[in-house]
Amino acid sequence: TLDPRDFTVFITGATSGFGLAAARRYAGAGAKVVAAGRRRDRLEALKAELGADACHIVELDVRDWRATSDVVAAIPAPFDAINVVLANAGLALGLQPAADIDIADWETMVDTNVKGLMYTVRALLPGLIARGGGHIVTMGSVAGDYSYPGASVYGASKAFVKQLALNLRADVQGKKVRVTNIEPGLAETEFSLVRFKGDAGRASKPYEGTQAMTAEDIAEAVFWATVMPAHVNINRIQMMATTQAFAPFDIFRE
Ligand code: NDP
Ligand code: 8X3
Repeated sequence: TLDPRDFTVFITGATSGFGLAAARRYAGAGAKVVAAGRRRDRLEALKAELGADACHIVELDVRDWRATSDVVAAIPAPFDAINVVLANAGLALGLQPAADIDIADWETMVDTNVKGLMYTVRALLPGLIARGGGHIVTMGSVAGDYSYPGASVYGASKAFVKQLALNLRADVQGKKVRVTNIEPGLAETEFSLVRFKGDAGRASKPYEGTQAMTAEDIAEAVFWATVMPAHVNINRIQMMATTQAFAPFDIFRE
């Protein structure tokens, strides 16, 4: 397997949930981490926790292409030798049927999950290739594989992520760049708090009385995919809580 001490990992959405857990996992294994997110106080706290030798922080809204490319271009040595990218920043907003959804919520999901992820990949991929290879891990979702009521644009955005990851593999053929799409199901993070816009009562409901996956579970899958020997590419990892399974098709009857 690869030695994570040789990794410099750029993580979007490192202020919470999967990205935060991944930052800790990689730094704990001796990797350098470039942690990106919008909330500076959380980035500062992460840097204090991991240490300035292990962690460089960048305040970044991935919805802004210019900012994303400028931030990547300005990363100082030794953190600029990025060879692993975790394009993880993303969100769901609302769970209403499509006919009732606030158009601004759909737009924010597309701007973040689709365009922000595109910008992250486009800003970092040339450097990976120039440095002789690396690994891009994208954060998809089971919502990109299966449909459920209210998933509408969120699920569609994650289907985009999955197909982009698969298509990237074709474009980096021969360049020693690996690509993996992680597709988690129910996992307890701030995801639901964001989806329900700070309504903590509603946000805790999906996790009540069950054992959801943790952010650490997902970080472990990300980590594993990236330390696999260089000749192995894990294309996709779909993972669910053991307590989460499939519902039958929904038949409408008069
Ligand atoms: P959290 O809400 O805990 O974390 C989301 C992270 O994304 C935060 O660090 C947030 O940072 C960052 N983020 C959101 N918008 C932006 C933006 N415009 N620019 C930069 N960073 C942004 O949720 P999760 O950790 O659960 O979610 C991480 C990813 O995993 C998302 O893509 C989500 O869709 C996906 N996912 C989550 C699942 C779950 O059940 N939890 C299951 C499957 C996939 P900040 O606000 O500081 O910018
Ligand atoms: C998050 C998982 O099932 O809430 O991507 O859409 S789900």
